[in-house]
Amino acid sequence: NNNFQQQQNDIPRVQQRDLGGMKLNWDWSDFAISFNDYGAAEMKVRRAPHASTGEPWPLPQYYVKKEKRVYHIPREDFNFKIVGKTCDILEEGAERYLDRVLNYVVEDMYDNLQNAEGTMVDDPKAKYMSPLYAGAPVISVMELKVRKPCTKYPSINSDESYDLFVKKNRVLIWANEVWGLLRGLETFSQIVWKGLDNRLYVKETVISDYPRFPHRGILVDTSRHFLFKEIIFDIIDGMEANKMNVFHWHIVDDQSFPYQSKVYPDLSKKGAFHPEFVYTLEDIAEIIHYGRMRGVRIMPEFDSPGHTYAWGLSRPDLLTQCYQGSSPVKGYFGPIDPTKNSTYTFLKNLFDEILEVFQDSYLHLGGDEVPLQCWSSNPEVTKFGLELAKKEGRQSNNNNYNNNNNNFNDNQQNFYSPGSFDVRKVYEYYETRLMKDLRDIGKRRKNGVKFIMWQEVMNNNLQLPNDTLIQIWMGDSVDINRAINLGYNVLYSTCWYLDHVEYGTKWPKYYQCDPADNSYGMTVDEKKVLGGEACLWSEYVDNENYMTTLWPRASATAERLWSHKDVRDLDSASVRLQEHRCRMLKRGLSVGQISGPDYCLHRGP
Ligand code: CP6
Repeated sequence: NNNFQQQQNDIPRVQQRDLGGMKLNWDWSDFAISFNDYGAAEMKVRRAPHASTGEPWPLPQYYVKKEKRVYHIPREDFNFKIVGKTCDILEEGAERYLDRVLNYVVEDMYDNLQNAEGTMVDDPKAKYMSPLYAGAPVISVMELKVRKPCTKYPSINSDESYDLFVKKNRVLIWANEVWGLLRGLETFSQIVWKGLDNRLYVKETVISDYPRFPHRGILVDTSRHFLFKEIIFDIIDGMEANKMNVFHWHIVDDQSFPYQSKVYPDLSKKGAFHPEFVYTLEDIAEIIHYGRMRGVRIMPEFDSPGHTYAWGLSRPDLLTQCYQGSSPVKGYFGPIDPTKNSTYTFLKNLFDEILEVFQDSYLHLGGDEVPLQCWSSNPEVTKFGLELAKKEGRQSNNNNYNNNNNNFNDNQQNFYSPGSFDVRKVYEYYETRLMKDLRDIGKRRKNGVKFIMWQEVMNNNLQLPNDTLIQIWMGDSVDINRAINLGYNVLYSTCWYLDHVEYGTKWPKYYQCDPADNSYGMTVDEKKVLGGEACLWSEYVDNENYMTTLWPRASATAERLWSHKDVRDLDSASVRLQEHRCRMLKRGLSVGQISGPDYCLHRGP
């Protein structure tokens, strides 16, 4: 042993491993990563495979690791032991993560044991002539304890906190709810690594963790391109790996209607791209189950009154005929027709089914980009708007609703038609009536129904119930604060529109954006920000590139929304993110580039 030790000490560390004749003859200084003036990562010479081993992403709130104290996890013996409350989510979770810990952890490509306490010995059974850390205490059981009985579905109120101990006499994850325990299992699977000797190791660690924001979402658009169920499962797997918890399913839009309704089957029969490009109610149930098992809410968006062109393919009566002057323009249909009772009957029947099919207590009603000028052009809508104005006793061209903050709609659209009514009151009428109907339908559910809408409803000064959640997608803290001052809670997305095409990789830009950053001398009341979403609209992505476009950029959003506000340093993030990418690849998920030439050892186990 002494002889071996002596030999080891004589050889410079970077050359000491025998990889079947191949030497890893690089040095860490070759791989320094710096950031240029634009915040883009630049490599110095080459990139390291990854400079960290067993670092979690997103970074936990409280995290202490003893670099020198290393434990060995024997594959044959290791298991999780569930103590106390259990359920399908916990049991399947333990099984899933046992597989990941044993077969899918990242490889050590440097030499993480070089600083460990103990004695290095030569191990003839090892694949390489690499040192085995002989003194490593063995961990064979990890205790999993959930204090409260499992709830069936995750929600905005889920408690995702957990405590994790890897210490000699305490190897455990404890959580109040099963949702926190799943997050703890994910962290554990990230801090374990495979040593050069092919064995599993973990450093002494104490973690006490919880999310900064309760709503950490991905917007997935299945209308512009149809996504196969397998891709949706991959997306959810990626979310689980990044502790994200809301799958915002923008399921239908102008371009196609892939939701196969039981009450209105013609919507997808005429509106889907192809008869097979539909999500049946069984598919949806499967996706909801898949998400639930991973602590991911499946929250649907049925966008209206705009973005509904595909509905008109089977139900032309639903849409507004747009006019040019006094003549209807053939084939030019606008938003849903707000004037007809049959519109609301249709919506009630459709949403009656939707509120049965989807379990989440939030429903996204869209409300974005409504072409109000089409409504203004249509004589029926004009008449309706005038009657509405008269009923309200208000001549509504008095600029009550004109506000200068609104730089989006006011410039582009003509609200004040000659008959002098404010078309935004029609918009408000539509949304208010829809929400009232849906709230009635929602009464039969245990938790009722709450609504999320895009920012335009605020920009157009619609008066909506205070518990409406406003999703900001253009603008910054000015708009966030405007929503908060109006009494709403908000979700933030502006800086996380991932469909924007770009050169190189710009994850630092996504990473450094923060919904509670103060600007213009204002502070943002962080408690009113429930979280945010990375939005991947699918005009330019489909099954082939969805995952690589989404990740690793959504990982930046994930850490921003989970970790402490002060976790912002790009240098430390870049090494962890690079390792995280390798980890996701190892699990068989596709992840795009982080910054230039680099490599991971494996794709798959
Ligand atoms: N589809 C829908 C979209 C967008 C929105 N709603 C969108 C608008 C601008 C950009 C990206 C996406 N494609 N239904 C806006 C919320 Cl840059």
